Amino acid sequence: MTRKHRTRKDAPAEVSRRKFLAGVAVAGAATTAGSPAVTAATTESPYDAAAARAPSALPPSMRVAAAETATPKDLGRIQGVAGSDFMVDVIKSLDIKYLPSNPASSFRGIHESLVNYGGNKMPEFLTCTHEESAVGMAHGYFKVAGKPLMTLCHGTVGLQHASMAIYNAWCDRVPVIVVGGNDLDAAHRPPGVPTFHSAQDINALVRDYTKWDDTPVSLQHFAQSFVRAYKISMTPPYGPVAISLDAGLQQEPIKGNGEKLYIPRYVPTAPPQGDAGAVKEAARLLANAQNPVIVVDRVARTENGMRLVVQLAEALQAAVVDQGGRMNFPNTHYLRRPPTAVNNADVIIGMELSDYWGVVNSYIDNGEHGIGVNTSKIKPDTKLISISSVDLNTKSNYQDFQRFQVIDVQMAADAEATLPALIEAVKAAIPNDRKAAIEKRGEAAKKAFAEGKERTRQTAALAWDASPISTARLVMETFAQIKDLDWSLVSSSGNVSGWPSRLWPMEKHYRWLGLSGGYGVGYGAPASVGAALANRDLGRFSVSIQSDGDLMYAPGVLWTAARHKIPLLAVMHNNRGYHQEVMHVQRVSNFRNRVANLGKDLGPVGTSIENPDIEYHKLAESMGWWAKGPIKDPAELGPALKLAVAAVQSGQPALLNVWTQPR
Ligand SMILES: Cc1ncc(C[n+]2csc(CCOP(=O)(O)OP(=O)(O)O)c2C)c(N)n1
Ligand SMILES: [Mg+2]
Repeated sequence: MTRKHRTRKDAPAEVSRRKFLAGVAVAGAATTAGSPAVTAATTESPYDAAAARAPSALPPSMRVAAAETATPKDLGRIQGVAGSDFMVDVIKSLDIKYLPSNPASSFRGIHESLVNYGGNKMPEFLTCTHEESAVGMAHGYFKVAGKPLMTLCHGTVGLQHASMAIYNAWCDRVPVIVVGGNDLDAAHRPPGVPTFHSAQDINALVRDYTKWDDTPVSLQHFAQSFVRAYKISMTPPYGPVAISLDAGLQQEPIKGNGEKLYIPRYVPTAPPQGDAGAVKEAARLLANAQNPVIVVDRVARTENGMRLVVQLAEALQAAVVDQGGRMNFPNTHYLRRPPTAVNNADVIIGMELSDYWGVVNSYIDNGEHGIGVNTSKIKPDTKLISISSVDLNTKSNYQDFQRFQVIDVQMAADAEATLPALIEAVKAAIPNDRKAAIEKRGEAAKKAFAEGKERTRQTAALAWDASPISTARLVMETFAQIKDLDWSLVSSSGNVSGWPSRLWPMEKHYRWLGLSGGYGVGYGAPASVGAALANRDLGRFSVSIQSDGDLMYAPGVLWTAARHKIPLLAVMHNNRGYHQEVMHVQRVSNFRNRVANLGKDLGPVGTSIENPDIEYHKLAESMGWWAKGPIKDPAELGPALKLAVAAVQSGQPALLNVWTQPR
């Protein structure tokens, strides 16, 4: 339609333009008060009502436009090669595949080098919306790939955001290389924001829960520090490391200080093995025990670790309690037992346990006088053996070493590395006259295992048709859709009563990756995205059980998954609350003979996530996910899961918002 043929009514283009110009004038008046020209323009406008409203975006002034688009005058050109280009060469020597990170000026020098000089490959920058998500992704990635990622963060505020995820990695014995940008030189750092974002010692913030940190002051120093950081983080017990990276060092050109820069070669350090005498003594105790029990938490660092635990268990026909910090032992094996197996043990070997005391003692938090009550679970003369690499890695401040437990034979050593020698020693130590008894122990275990399995199945069937959906049904409907795929359960946040490890057959080391380590909630979402990234590259199917509380700490990681095409099936355990905390407040109320104040919600005040209900499917959809929900009827779950699995197989992340029972 041409302008000529328009009626008065349908001529919005011109009117809009005039309104717009009038609006600009008003907005201009606010910033250039008293200007007669502007005032005149305002009063002359025939659209006074509209003119009172300023448009939301104003065209830039000449000065602003020039500042935003012109080539900066005063930077000059770098003479020679940028220091951060050399840093990129160092990083590339270590085959770090990805760099999940949130951008910041304190590392702009190395950021520019990574994407321009380094071609954004090895590592590839993955845009993160929160530093905690970046570290959480690196955490999950390592547990699949067995290789660490690095992250760059704004040395002060970014590291503050990253810190809980670093603590989780510390407690979970997972390496992450955290590089924090920092403007160290007070005389040269720009005033204003960069100075707020600089500190004398940024690493101090995370020193209590990193294995090592450094602040390199020259490029050669950086090369040494980076390779050393990598080596330390990758020596069991693994752990996060931090490097403070000076902004000036990144931006300055390489100076010929009379020494040619070089990149030190990385050679992996062999993990520490248990002392030969202690191994022999442990083997003697185990071989002669009536009822030996093996308790494992983070033993299987690799696929081989699982095989070794099976070999030890079978040599002894000993019960195995897998605490699930890693996939240590197949849950389909007849020697797998629940934690109560320790009760009748005469010898217990605990390997890479984070809480030995908790294995052999129980604690009730609301005893008679409102204080905790401790009771021993084991017989007084039970002998205890420990292999733990964490004994080599103690720090004082954070209490992740747990309560003190007296142990009879202790090895400050890596369990996986010690197992081959221990298995040989056990086989050699079994007296001939004990072989028949050991075999009989195996037969009894097979019977107990079959009975236990049946009991679990019956328990899972309870409330099968309930709405909201029971956690057992949630978990089994999911399994029905993925069982023929090469699946990997990358995380299970919240509490679904342990159904996956009780009901899904898990026989490969990537079927289950363990929990967060430090129980800092907000791990599940980013770690599952990081693990799914590693599984994507290996052609596996990733599934997570995603709780509502966990997702809301930093849901922006959903966008990172969609942006970088990371396929992941997130099945929500949406119980509309922080149910763990529901139970804490309820328990204290009960103890004090009071009715818990629920307000108008399902749980005590402060523990519900409802009214309004969060539409997680819409949240995920808005960030590029395939999503569906809320699913409340159990009959709808299977068909919805089928569609979600197909979406994931097409390369997309998919989320199902499922309303569930509390646990
Ligand atoms: C960072 C952090 N804040 C608070 C807590 C305390 N906390 C432990 S479990 C929990 C509830 C988590 O809710 P959700 O993920 O929905 O799991 P649910 O208990 O409902 O199954 C909270 C808040 C924590 N562990 N970490
Ligand atoms: Mg919840």
